[in-house]
Amino acid sequence: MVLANDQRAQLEALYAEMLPEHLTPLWESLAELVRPQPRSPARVQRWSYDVARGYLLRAGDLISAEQAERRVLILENAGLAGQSAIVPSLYAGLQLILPGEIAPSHRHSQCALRFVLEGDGAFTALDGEKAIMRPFDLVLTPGGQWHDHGNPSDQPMIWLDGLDIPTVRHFDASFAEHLSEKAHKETAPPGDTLARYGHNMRPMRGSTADRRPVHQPLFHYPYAQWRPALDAMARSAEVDPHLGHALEFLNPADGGAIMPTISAHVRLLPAGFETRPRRSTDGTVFVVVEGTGTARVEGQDIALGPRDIMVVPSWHELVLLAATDLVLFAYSDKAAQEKLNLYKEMNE
Ligand code: GTQ
Repeated sequence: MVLANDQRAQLEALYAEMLPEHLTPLWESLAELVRPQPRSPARVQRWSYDVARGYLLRAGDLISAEQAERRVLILENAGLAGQSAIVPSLYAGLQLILPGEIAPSHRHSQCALRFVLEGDGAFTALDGEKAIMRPFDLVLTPGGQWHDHGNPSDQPMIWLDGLDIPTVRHFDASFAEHLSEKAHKETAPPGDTLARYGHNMRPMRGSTADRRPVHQPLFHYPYAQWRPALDAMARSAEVDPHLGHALEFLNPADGGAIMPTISAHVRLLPAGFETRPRRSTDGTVFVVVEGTGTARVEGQDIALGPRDIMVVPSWHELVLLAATDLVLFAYSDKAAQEKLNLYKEMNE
């Protein structure tokens, strides 16, 4: 905007006068507010699992899961300091639950996913039904459903929490409550819902068919199911130039994303494979499940090793190079953006 000197001075005087009335001129900020393309305040970042794990275990010596309610280290994006966000819409944390511990039952508006990184045999109970968690299982706790975590095994368990905390905060729509008991009473045997809804089937009739919410029945996506599915795909299908072999997790109730605000997928990049450059509006959190490689984000190389966590913000160009067979889990706010007609991607 080109302004004459006296015009500028008079405008500045006007701004100063109306400021106490909480009125500000759009023309000074319009270009910043309505941008021609995304320019995320979030940064590209990688967390080494071993480094984060060291701090998490130290926290485990100092505070119990019950005291903390949830013993979690937040992965906070350096560009979003103080916001408990990994991208503007989503949260990520590493949760530790030690043998014998219980993280007490609560429920909240926020949706959560858990992706198991270490340990075997701890559980998340959803409305009183346990999902027994094994390495690289995906477990959901959709908004509004009671959930507690427990670890009857003899090893620590660590998982990545992905929640829509910043999205719910954005809409000023957060409700939460605690259950009076520590753990919800058991309502079904472990694995019950997975058996009913996890095989492209659903119960035909009866009260048990209605125990889970109709719009959100399934909450456990075991590694033992998704990993062989990726392998079979890699054997039979041509590799997608931008994604590698990729499979998205679905909600069987509607064939859509796993939760209203969060989408998740896994992919396999064969050894030596390099993806074509791609950008998308859904800033994405990646977890390395197996293998090693490099993520080239806007030309900057990031080394990837097992259990490392990386975030690629909105509209950053991503190229993935697989040194060995590389298996990744990822989640993003694509589900929310699609509902709002905002999602875009560009594949070169
Ligand atoms: O396990 O319910 O990382 O409520 C943040 C908030 C985990 C949980 C988090 C939560 C939880």
